[in-house]
Amino acid sequence: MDAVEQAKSGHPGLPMGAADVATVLFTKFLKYDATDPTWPDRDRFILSAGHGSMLLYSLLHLTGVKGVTIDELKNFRKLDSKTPGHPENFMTPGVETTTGPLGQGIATAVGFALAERMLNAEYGDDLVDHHTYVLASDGDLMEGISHEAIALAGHLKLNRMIVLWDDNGISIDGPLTLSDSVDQVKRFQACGWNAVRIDGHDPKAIQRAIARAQKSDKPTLIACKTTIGYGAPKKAGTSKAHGEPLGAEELAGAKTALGWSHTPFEIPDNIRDAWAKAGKKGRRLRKAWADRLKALPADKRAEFERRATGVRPQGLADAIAKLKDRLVAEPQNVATRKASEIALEVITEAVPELVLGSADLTPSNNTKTKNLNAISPGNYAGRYIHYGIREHGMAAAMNGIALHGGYVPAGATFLVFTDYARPAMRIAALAGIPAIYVMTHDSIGLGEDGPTHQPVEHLAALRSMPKMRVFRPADAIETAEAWQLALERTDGPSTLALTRQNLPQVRRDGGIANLSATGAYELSPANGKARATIFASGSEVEIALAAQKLLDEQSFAVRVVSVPSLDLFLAQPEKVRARIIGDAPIKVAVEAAVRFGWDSVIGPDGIFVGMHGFGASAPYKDLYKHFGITPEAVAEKVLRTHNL
Ligand SMILES: Cc1ncc(C[n+]2csc(CCOP(=O)(O)OP(=O)(O)O)c2C)c(N)n1
Repeated sequence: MDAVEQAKSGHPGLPMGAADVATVLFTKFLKYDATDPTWPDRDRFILSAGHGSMLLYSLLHLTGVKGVTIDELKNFRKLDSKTPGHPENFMTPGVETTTGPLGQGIATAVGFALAERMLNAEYGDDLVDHHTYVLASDGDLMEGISHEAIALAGHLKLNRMIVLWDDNGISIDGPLTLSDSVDQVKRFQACGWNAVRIDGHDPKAIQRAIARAQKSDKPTLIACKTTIGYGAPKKAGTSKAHGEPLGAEELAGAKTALGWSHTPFEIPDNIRDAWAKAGKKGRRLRKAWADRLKALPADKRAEFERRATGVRPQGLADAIAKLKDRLVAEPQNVATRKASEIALEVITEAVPELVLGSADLTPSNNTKTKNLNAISPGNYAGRYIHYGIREHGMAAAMNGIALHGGYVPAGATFLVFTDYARPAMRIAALAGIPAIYVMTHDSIGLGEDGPTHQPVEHLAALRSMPKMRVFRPADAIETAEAWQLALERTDGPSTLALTRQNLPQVRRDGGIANLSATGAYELSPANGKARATIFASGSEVEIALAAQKLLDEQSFAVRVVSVPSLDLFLAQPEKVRARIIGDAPIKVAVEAAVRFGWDSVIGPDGIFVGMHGFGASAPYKDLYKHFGITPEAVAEKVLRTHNL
């Protein structure tokens, strides 16, 4: 109450209403040691209703998490404080994931709970044996993503997942009855969950319900009936308690009602001591765990520690170099989705923590290599996840899998459906989560399925997302390089945009050097002094090379620059960019997508050959002709510009 009041902004209602639930959870159940908030076998607590961040910050402070000081509480919502408006895992020790967009937390928690079971299947109860608790609000459960999440968790029988629903019947516009009449208990039950209702202000009832949930063979929803802004004389139970400071009078009234006679931010010793004790309650367990880890054979222990800390294995670069050498010896004229599968045959062996999956497009995305087994309900020994037709749920679960530690998740669908996954992809970018999206059918090149399935703006949209890295490889070798760069990245997500249609292998060099690492490179030099440079990505590199040939036949020298990652290229130092862009007077970009973004390379007067609107349904070769994305069109435009 004091922190929100001091910040003159924030949400007091949820922290006040859910304090009883959180207190029982943190003091009686949560397995954690406040001195080591990254202990791999800790229970995870996810505050899905991120607007109630002050509840989480208070708990972290009271239990003694280093850095979350009383001054940080006083600096709530101030620049560079450890107490931002909504929880950010990269700002505050003890915050497991970034939440705020409603529904993300509960859906991310599914990934946490799944990763726990998968790692348990690999390392056993001695090393991996914990729960994932979620505090969710009405808004979390109303969001569509919650359905994808609970259906997946229920199906997979993730019984270590326990959701405490702050069932206060109030949202911003007023009572929930304005817009909702779902029976959440029945909904969760229908999805394969245990679901019970309790009084969320009765500590005994909360304790009993959590104890029972821990014994369940299903995930559990505990609907905790609470009063938003509990204690506030006028605002409690109303939307007025949701998202603004209580105000001096209401604050004083609430303190009186709650029997709290202390000055702002004052915490009496007996209460501080009791919380500090709760914060230490997992220490003995953590030490026993550390002893068990120490007792493991050195190699097994080192591997667990490597994976838990997100360090990539040694062998990846070598494995990719060898694969590239093989591709040089036996060139593969295949779709890049197929090239990705070829790369994955090697990578899945070199990177045991890579977990693949698809939102029901496995045979189209080519993500399931022969050596991978799928996990199933109750059997979590596997590295492939059938996410179902749940792109958003998949992307959020991937965030949880990555944040849990021990795994690198790669999930797949069609590129056009990144729209369905985007809010969770944005969290990955913001929170620096190294998830990998395998997005196939990346342009009109998918053909007959037509414009509903043909992405045109998606590359630009993803490239515009800070910290998202987008790769659109041109052939099998660039695909291997893209996979290497995506996997070596530990501070953010990567998207691989891959074709449905076959492409010729344009690269003939193998070895350890990764030419895609600068985002762009000269693939084919000019025959003489270059009068034009053609930049192209993915499937259009082939077209650029054919245009170069046509122009060469007319003694017009051009060079071709392959751009497997436009955003990575634009992030290079000025000098590197200038060298790759070169000084040929005519600049052309070829990409079967919208122009947005390419002006940074070709300038506003550059020639763009690509899409200017939505696609159409037809065989793909007809579409390329129809939309004028052909070598002849490129050559003709270059010559016309030259002759101006
Ligand atoms: C995806 C998304 N949409 C909208 C919001 C804005 N918003 C914040 S809290 C909230 C709803 C508040 O109701 P509830 O979830 O019941 O929380 P409570 O009022 O109980 O704190 C909304 C719409 C958001 N944070 N995320």
